[in-house]
Amino acid sequence: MTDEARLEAFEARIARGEKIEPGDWMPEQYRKQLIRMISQHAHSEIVGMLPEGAWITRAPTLRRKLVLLAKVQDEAGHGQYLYHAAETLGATREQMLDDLLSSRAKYSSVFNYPTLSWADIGVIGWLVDGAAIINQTMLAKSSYGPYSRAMLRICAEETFHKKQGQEMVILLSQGTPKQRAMVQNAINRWWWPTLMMFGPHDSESKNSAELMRWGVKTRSNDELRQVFVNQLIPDLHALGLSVPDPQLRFDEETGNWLIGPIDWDEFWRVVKGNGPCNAERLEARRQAHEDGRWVREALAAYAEKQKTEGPQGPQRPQGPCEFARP
Ligand code: BYC
Repeated sequence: MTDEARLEAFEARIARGEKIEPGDWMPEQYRKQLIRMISQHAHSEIVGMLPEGAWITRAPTLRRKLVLLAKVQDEAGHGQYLYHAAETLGATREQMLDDLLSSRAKYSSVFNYPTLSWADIGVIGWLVDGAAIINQTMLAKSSYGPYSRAMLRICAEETFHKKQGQEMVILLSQGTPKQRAMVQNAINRWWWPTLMMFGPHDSESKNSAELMRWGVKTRSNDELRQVFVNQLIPDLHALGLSVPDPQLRFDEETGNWLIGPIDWDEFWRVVKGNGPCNAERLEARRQAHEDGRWVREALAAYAEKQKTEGPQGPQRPQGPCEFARP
C-alpha cells in the first residue's frame, strides 16, 4: 500500500467514526499533533494541582478540606491517564517531564494566576473546571481511542468538581456582605483567564484545521468559548453576580451572550512564561520532581532486582503462618 492509499484508508476510518488505536497506521503528523496536545493537557492537570493545592491547609472546615484534597488528587490521576495516553504514541514519560521542567512544553495559561482567597477555590471549580468540561466533552469524541477514553473518565470526575465549586459560589453569594464581595472579586480575577483557556480566536488557531480534519477536535475554540459564556452568564446573574466586562450584551438575533475583546497580549505573555505565577509554578514542579527522585530510584532498583531474581523475587517460605490472623 502506498502512503497515499494508507492516508485515504485512515481518513475513511475517521469519517466512519471508528477509533484509531495505538498499533494502527497513522500519519506522522497525526501522531505529532496528538503527542503535543495530550502532553500539554497532562502538564495542565499536574500544574493545575498547585493553585488549589495552596489552600488545602487553609480550608475553613474539615469537610471542605476533604473535598479539596480529593479534587487535587483527582487532577493528579488525570495527569496519569493522559501521560499514559501520550505514551501509547511513543512519547516517553521522562522526555515529557523534561520538556515541562525545562520550560519547553506549554500547559494551560489559566494555572499561572494566583489563588488569593478561599472564594477562588469555588470559582476555579465552577468556572475553570466548567470550561474544561465543555472542551473535554468534545475531546471525549476524539478519533484517538486512548485519548477519548481518558476523557470520558476525566469528564465524569470534573463534573463533581464543577458541582462542588458551584455549590461554594452559591453559598458565598448568599452569605455576609464580606463573603459576597470575596466571591465577586474572585470572579473578576478569573473571568478573563478562564475565557483564554479555550485558546486563540479561530482565525489565529494554527492547529485547529488539522485537528478538525482528523477528528481530534470537532468544534472550534470560539464555538466552545461561546457555549461556555452562554451557559454561565444566566446562572451568575441569577445569583446577583457579574463578570468584569462592560461590553457584555445579549444578542437577540443569535441568542448569544457577546463578550468584549480579550486581551491577547496578556494571553501570549502568560503562554510564553511571563505570567504572574509561571516561575513559581515551574519551581514547585521541579521541587516535587526532585523530592520524588528517591521513589524513582527505589522503583528502578526493584525492577533490576526482579530481572536478576525472577518476577516472584526470592522464594518465601510457605506455611500456615502465612495465613494466620493475629
Ligand atoms: N494555554 O492552534 P491553537 C483542568 C497554545 S486541566 C496555553 O488553537 P490547539 C484542570 C497551543 O498549544 C485541562 N497555551 O492550539 C486542572 C498552540 O501552541 P503550540 C486543561 C495555549 O491545540 C486542575 C498555540 O497556543 N485543558 O481542567 O488547536 C484544576 C495556538 O493555539 C492555550 C486542556 O489542556 C492556553 N489556554 O487548541 C482544575 C485541553 N491555548 O502547541 C482544572 C486540551 C492555546 O502549537 N487542549 N495554546 O506551540 C486543547 O483542547 C487544545 O490544545 C486548546 C488549544 C484548545 C487548548
